Amino acid sequence: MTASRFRLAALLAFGCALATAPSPAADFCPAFPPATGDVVVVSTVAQLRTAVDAAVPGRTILVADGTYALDGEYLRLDVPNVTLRGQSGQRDAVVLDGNYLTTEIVQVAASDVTVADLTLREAYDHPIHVMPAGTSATNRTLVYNVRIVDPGQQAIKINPESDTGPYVDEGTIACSRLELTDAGRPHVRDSCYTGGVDAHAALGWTVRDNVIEGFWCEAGLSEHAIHFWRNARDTRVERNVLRNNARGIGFGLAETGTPRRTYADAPCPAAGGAYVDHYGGTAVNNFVSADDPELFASEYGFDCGICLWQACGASALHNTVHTADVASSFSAIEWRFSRTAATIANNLANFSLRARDGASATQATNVTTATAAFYVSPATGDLHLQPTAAGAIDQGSASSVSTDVDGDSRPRGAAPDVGADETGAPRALRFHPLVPCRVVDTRSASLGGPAPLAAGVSRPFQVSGACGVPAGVTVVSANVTVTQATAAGSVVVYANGTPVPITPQIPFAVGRTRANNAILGLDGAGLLAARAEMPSGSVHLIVDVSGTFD
Ligand SMILES: [Ca+2]
Ligand SMILES: [Ca+2]
Repeated sequence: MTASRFRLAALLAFGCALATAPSPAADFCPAFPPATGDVVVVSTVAQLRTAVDAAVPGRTILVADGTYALDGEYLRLDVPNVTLRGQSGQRDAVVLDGNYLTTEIVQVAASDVTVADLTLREAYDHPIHVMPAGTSATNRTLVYNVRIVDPGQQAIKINPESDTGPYVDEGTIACSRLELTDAGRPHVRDSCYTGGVDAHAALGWTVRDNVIEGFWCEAGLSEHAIHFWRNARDTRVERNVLRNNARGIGFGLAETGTPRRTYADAPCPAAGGAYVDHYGGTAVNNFVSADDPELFASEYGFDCGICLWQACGASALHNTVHTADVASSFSAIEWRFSRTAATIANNLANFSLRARDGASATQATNVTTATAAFYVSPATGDLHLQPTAAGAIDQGSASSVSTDVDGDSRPRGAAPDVGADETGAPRALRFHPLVPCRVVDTRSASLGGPAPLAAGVSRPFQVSGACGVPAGVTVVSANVTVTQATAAGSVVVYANGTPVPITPQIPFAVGRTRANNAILGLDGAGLLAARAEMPSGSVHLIVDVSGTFD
């Protein structure tokens, strides 16, 4: 990297002129807890560089408030379990400025690295680049409450070492803001080689609660605000506000190619071994909109809100896509190429849902007749529903999505609302007691076993249909027991398909049996999921239901 560290670019400092988009619900973006343990505080570029180079596992580097002119310096985090954070927690108060002289501001090349509470601006190339470390995979990167302004290339790049790995998996990008402004746009090179998040061959990432805006060029087509492809898999894109980007969410892109990654469990048998560019993946409860006349006047306009190209098993559920200029906008949701088999349900838009080139999709209760009057403030990207939006409210069908963009429970009223927002007061739940009945016992072949929960693996269990729990129930009361643990840890139980909660539900020690009463969520198909939070080993799980709510 030494040669490229000092690559020169036009040295132009711009202010940033920003439109404001609404921040996502605060509940999903709590402040990080204060740093404890091995903490180093830095307040100059030299101290920052030295601290990064001297980092050891477990250390937190806190960057004091201020603007740091990196001017060619870059930060390579290549030691596992290191955190780089702004000291105050105010991301706008800690600015690492590449001045288009630094190629990549932060390189992440080790597992369990966190970057938080900072602003990164004016990288010549990628402000954050997550990559393997030689022959080792880089896993569980966390980018949290980071603002990235005016990158020269994609704001966050995620890619493997080579077509045979190692890979970069299970990361999270949350509560962050990525933006390309009018001032930064002229610095983008190579026919609009930019975008928000660009991930190749990555497995199991979550991108949630971010605001991403402005990724387009006068000429050339920007990559998506959020793009996972090159055989990426099981991406979850949730509750993001994407505004004035040429393309919003992309799963896949290439129709054919040399695989960058294959999976031993053959996740798309229908493809018969032919090329698939994205496997699985869910885009849920996102707001995607465009209203910038300059974007509409650009070469490609608003090309695509959610784009599923050679994406086998992708789902787009409960998203809202809105344009202020239908004539300059191509597809609200698009599925393309013959190995794309998608589920597209309960979305709300005011322009085309479009199949292309032999793609197939299962569609249910999508509404494409929205108008600007449906929304609270389409001019700022706030696509919450007005109480008068009768064409959206209660127009959806039952699905596995049990919460909305605000974390509000679904459904409310007579049926789910289409789009990302559910309106109305929560339903009052009525309790129906049951004779206590064992519905899960991982020791038993007939009750979800016989295999204990393995450390760190989420496992679904069917609840409805057994023990008198009717289909459609999404909340049950239960007694949850853990036993025969081979190491200390905790078990979390939650609605299948929703993010794993952070709060441990039932902690346990080796060999001990522990039990707790709990109210448990189920998905629309009546499944719960359980996960053992422990470094290694296993534990058995028993669930006895005692009632249901509706
Ligand atoms: Ca409703
Ligand atoms: Ca709501």
